[in-house]
Amino acid sequence: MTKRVSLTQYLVEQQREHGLIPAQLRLLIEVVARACKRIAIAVNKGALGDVLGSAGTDNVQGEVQKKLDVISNEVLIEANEWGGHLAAMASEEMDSIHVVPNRYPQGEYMLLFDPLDGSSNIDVNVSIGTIFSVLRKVTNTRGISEEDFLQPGKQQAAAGYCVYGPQTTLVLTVGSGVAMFTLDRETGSWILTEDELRIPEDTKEFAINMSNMRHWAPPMRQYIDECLAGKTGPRGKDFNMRWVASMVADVHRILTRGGVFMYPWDQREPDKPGKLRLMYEANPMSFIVEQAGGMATNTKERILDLQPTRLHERVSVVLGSKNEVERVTAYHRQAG
Ligand code: AHM
Ligand code: MG
Repeated sequence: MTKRVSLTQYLVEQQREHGLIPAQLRLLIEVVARACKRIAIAVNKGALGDVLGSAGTDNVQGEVQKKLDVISNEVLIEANEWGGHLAAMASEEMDSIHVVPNRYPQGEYMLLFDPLDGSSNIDVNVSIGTIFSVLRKVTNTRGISEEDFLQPGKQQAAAGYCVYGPQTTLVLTVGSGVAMFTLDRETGSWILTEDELRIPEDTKEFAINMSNMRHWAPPMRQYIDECLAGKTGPRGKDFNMRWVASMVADVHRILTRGGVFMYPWDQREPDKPGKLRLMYEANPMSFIVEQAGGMATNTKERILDLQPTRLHERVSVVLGSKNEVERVTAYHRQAG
């Protein structure tokens, strides 16, 4: 029988080899992974668990919350509050940060998450997921505020996501490559199923919501026009398109077989840099993608270098296979 490596064993061995996972961070990752298991169970129950449909509330960005958005948020908060590994949490679904209550010890990490990404896919039984990002509290001051969270993505201590799809898969980086774990439902364990994931530098597959094409900036339209022109066009090859509309699922495909994912600026709301959130979606995914040899920009700059100014800030996203991200970014830079 091939030896199975559990998440715990992987984390312990990573700490021994690279010293990147101190005890508090290990606890944090294991607690998040356990919370994802609980969310997976709720997702699987679907209509039988009365978890589908709208919660009847709006989040801070004015989006209608689904029942599963709210449930997943509660599961993550409850699971992470008491362990002593965190100082505070921030979520796409909460207006402001959630400071660890006084009755528990305060830890040195801060956790950010999109509890249930791909909300529009919940009710139609298509893959959805949880995305998380871990920062260190760098200030020595007592107490914690939103300011502590406003660190560029390159300072993340860890990032990961869990896809609730045909399989339940956890993907993780602590800054020394990317590992993938699959949930063994019989034993309830996360088992390492791939280590040192690499995104191919070249690809013939792009992911973008094409229905918005007429609203994009000219360099974005140019890039897609050239892909669509196929073999006889300037790129000299045919491209394929995929769009799940769950960032977790689209990024997971790119980690598995390459591709480029884009959610660009759009002229309907010129003051909004994009749809996706920097702190809960773009930063953790960019960290993972870079750790797998890919690239991530906001069409002009490296996402991980961006200095956040607000917790719920939005950003344009281009990430995945290096040579395509470089091309999209070059078109935008040339356009000024
Ligand atoms: P959510 O966090 O509210 O689910 O929104 C983010 C999602 C991403 O997962 C996905 O890439 C995008 O929104 C899909 O947007 P669209 O419906 O415009 O295709
Ligand atoms: Mg999301």
